[in-house]
Amino acid sequence: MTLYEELKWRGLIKDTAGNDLEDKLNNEKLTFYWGTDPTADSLHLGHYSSLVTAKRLAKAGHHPLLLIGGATGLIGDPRPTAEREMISKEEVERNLISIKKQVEKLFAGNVEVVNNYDWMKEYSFLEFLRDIGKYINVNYMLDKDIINRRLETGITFAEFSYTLIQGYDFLHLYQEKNCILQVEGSDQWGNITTGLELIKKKLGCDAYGFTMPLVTDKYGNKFGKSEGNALWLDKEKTTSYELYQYLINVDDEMVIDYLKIFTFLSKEEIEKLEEKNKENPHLREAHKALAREIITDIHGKEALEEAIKISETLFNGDIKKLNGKEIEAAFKGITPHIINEETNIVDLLVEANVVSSKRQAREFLNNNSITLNGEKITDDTLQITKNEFIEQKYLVIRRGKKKYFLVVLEK
Ligand code: 383
Repeated sequence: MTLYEELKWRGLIKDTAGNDLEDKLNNEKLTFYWGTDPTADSLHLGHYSSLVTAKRLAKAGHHPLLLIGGATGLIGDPRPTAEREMISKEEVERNLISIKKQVEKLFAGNVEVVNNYDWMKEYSFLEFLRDIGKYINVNYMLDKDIINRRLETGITFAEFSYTLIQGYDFLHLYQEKNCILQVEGSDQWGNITTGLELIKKKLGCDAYGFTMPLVTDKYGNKFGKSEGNALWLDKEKTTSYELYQYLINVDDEMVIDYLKIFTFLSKEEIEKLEEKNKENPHLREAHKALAREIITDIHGKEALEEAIKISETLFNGDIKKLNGKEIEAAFKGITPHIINEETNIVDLLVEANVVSSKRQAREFLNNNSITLNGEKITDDTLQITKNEFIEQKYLVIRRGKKKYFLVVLEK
């Protein structure tokens, strides 16, 4: 399979520009770029598909440039719905530094990071209008999908001009770094074509671009959001365990598509997993492979092992195997019930909202439905002492098979 055939097979090509793109990708070593604006201090799972594609091209021998938009981040790429909030210069600068670190780590240093602020900061408004503005027709800009969709609700001149900056980036990198290809998600098609137009008009040359389809779940919602929140690549913001839970639970009918998009597993390996997914779906081999590949790539092997350990422990109920840090990771985002002194089991169950009344507490205890740190408790007169707590701090209560609650002892 050629590289291009592989990209097609993985479902990574939506729109393309340049007739002989296929030939170029298969037979030459190209410098290509993709960009991201520093709107937050971490990239998220939505960015990760472009990162993996860039890595894939790099593995095939092409040279990746990653542009972090220190300039474009100050303006904001128009969204189809409404104007963006402007971000302060300090915040853009801060975000840029952490994203740069993150990307360099993900590419193990094999990536060249560039910042468009470096070539935009001294460009005067007059010069920019003469050099760039003069080559792009407003009618052409109004035809661009996203700009067009904003005409009803309104768009400021700043956001309207955004595409000229990204277009100029491509021209600049074409001239300075011999970068002839831009690879982005499909929402960036309009910006890629502005660059191609500038390169054509100013230099009389053809350059290349392709976009990847937006990754969605089976209902067409963006992939990589959990209850509306982004899943971040920074493990301080999204733990490996959270990522693991998300990936292990993706739609059964989508998991093979995701393996193609997000992993470096070969066609043979993925086809084998597809078979297994059909024959023994309950074993969740395909899901496990997806979680394993992504988490190892983003956080490393140890983080994956920790995530698996937490998941299995919560599943088996063998809580004593977890240490404090792992318990915190498992319960991240869930407010623990804080207590300051030793208490009686029935009162604790009520206070921590495990049950709604003392009567119910006794009922659950009599039915063998309550465990404390993995141990079944039936005695409704039990006094909970600090020794009951893991590291004298954490008490995990399980009600029934699946409901978990965390109690934290603060002294
Ligand atoms: C800025 C200047 C350039 C080239 C690109 C840019 C950023 C671009 C953008 N990208 C998105 C972002 O920053 O807004 N205008 O969040 C996302 N990308 C990638 C991919 C994606 C896009 O970073 O489709 C998803 O991740 O292209 O939405 O010269």
